[in-house]
Amino acid sequence: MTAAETGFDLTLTEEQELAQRAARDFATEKVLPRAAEIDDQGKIPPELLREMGALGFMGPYVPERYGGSGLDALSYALIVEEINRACASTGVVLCSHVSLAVDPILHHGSDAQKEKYLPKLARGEWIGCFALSEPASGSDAAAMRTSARRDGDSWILNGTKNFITNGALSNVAIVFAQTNPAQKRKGIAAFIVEKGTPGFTVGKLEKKLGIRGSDTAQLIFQDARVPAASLLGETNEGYKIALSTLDGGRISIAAQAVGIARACLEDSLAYAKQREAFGKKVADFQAIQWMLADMATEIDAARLLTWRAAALKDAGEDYILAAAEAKLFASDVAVKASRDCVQIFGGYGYLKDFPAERHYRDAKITEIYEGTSEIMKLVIAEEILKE
Ligand code: COS
Repeated sequence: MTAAETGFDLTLTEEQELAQRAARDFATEKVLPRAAEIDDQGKIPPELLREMGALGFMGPYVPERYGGSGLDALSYALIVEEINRACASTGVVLCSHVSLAVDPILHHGSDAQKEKYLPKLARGEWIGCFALSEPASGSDAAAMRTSARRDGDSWILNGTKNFITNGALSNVAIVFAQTNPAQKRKGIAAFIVEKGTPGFTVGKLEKKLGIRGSDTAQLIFQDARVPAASLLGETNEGYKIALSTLDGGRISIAAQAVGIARACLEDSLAYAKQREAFGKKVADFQAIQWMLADMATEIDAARLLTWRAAALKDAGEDYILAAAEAKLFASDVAVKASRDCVQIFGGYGYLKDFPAERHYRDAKITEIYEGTSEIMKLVIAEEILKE
């Protein structure tokens, strides 16, 4: 049966294939050879991010008139998979920048905000971050304590944001704050806050299990005064902006998980085909073959869920359920694949000289950030129960 007969077509367009190929070539030639060093030194060479900007990866679905590549969400997922296959630290800088900073400005920004920020962000000249979580609120985002008080033609921000990916690297942050605690969720507003705003400083940098090349910072606001024009959307829309932004972010984390899982499979295949035990290649043992077969099957399934969520986003349809399912499943696949990858490498899997232990450390975060697996199940259950 042809794709036309079934109405089910998984063929990528020429444009999507081109984006995938460009990202794969860049990731293989420029990122992969430096992935161990990035992890070890806890730093991504700035020229890598500049090159990603020049290649159009930092604003993949931003319209060309705002300096973006004018691609679709599926192309972005393809790019994310390729970069993360090489290096999850570099991958998360990309995901947070595009999904959590560029995206809310693109979808909720005024014309003036789009003109001001999108070209710099889309070209990678500026990096962005998303400041929602706080020391005492993560999954329960509405419990935030950061406050915003109107003062003449400004807003005054006070509070601390935690776990902010790209927090130190960013030139601009999307900051969520409570403007009216009595209104709870409906009192939350979003602001575009530039680095250099007096009263806005970067606090502690976290030491992490994985994705060590990306920075995870605390952001501190002490009477930070931002102009009224920094408000993103309406004063009562911040919570919905945060949740809808995270829906898109979850597609990118699903794609990141697919990329990490693919790294596990490809590295395991290469190792199993050359390592010998008991007089034959490790790949000849059924115990190893079953692990590889599970990995390959689950990666394909995770990728299909991810592509479906991205395709729904591109079609302008509701993708809350699809994004949560993709993230839940793909992150689980990545964690399992990384565990089996270490197992296939055996003792060498435990050493820093080989990539398996890095994949193992990097994979875990995909089950936590941008909504834990438990929150994904909550979202999925709510979506299927309401039908
Ligand atoms: N997009 C837009 N609006 C949404 C939405 C979404 N995905 N999900 C819910 N909303 C709206 C609802 O429609 C509702 O609006 P009204 O009050 O006008 O009816 C409002 O938001 C509250 O909805 P709901 O009561 O369902 O949400 P909760 O506050 O109970 O929160 C969870 C639900 C827990 C799922 C949500 O807070 C969440 O996703 N938390 C995880 C946050 C997270 O990912 N943190 C990590 C930070 S980034 S690393």
